[in-house]
Amino acid sequence: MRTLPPGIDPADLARTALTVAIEASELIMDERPESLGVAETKSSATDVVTVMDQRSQDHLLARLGRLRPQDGFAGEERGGRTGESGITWVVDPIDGTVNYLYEIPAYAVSVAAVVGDPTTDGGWQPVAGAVVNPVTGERYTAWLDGGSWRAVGDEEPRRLRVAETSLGQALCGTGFGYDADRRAWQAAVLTHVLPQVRDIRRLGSAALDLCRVADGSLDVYYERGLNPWDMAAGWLVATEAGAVVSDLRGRAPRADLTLAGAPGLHSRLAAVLQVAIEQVGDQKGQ
Ligand code: LIP
Repeated sequence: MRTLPPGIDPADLARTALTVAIEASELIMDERPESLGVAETKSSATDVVTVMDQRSQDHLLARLGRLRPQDGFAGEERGGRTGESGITWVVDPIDGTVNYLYEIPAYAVSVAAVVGDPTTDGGWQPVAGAVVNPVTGERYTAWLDGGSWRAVGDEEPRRLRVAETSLGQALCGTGFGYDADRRAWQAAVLTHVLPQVRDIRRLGSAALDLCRVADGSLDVYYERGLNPWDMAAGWLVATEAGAVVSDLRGRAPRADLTLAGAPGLHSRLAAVLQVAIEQVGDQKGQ
């Protein structure tokens, strides 16, 4: 556990995260152009960015720059800033961009305040965060030792707590990368997992997958290939709801693997993934 910089109240950071995440989520809904297209592609032809991804991040960068001028900022799209407060905002301006492009109601703005260096595996951790789905009105917030909360529309926030179940009864979330070789590897691993769980859901947003583990609409989730911005806020929403969120060796989650679930379920799925990756081999999945 990294220490919070002196004078920092994670509850205040969570309020700030929620405020700006709501603003950005309203922006991507209200100002979505009629003819939204792909502005550019990144790691592959299917790894798309829309003009609204960048506009959402520009808004978050500007607003957090005014609200918390001493903090750092790192996002999925262009633009960032180094800080000197010990807090860095790690944001995904639209997590689930393909869903946003296709108007599938499973995308979110994810905003997290982290300590440490988010560019180093195991070198950082979230201390406050918010994930907002503008289509469903779901707002998830969490802060260090302050619990994990979900509100929809005008309702009061409800505290979240994960529950154990058997692996065979577990609804398991996962996701697939943008690289064809990585996807082939993920499919091969999935053939080992699918027969051992209740069913699989591929929602298309890691931030929402992690929040769904916290609220119980998923029992467990794993994915290889996540970036810090995909997982930063959802990681804390899940852990503050009592989930374990780690890589396959019990360390902080990272691109190699993010695995989230109630403690017993987390360890049971970790064992299944360990065998699957040994049998499938690990090279292609990198
Ligand atoms: C998405 C992740 C999701 C993954 C998708 C994509 P993006 O992030 O949240 O879990 O399976 O392939 O990477 O690109 O929409 O911000």
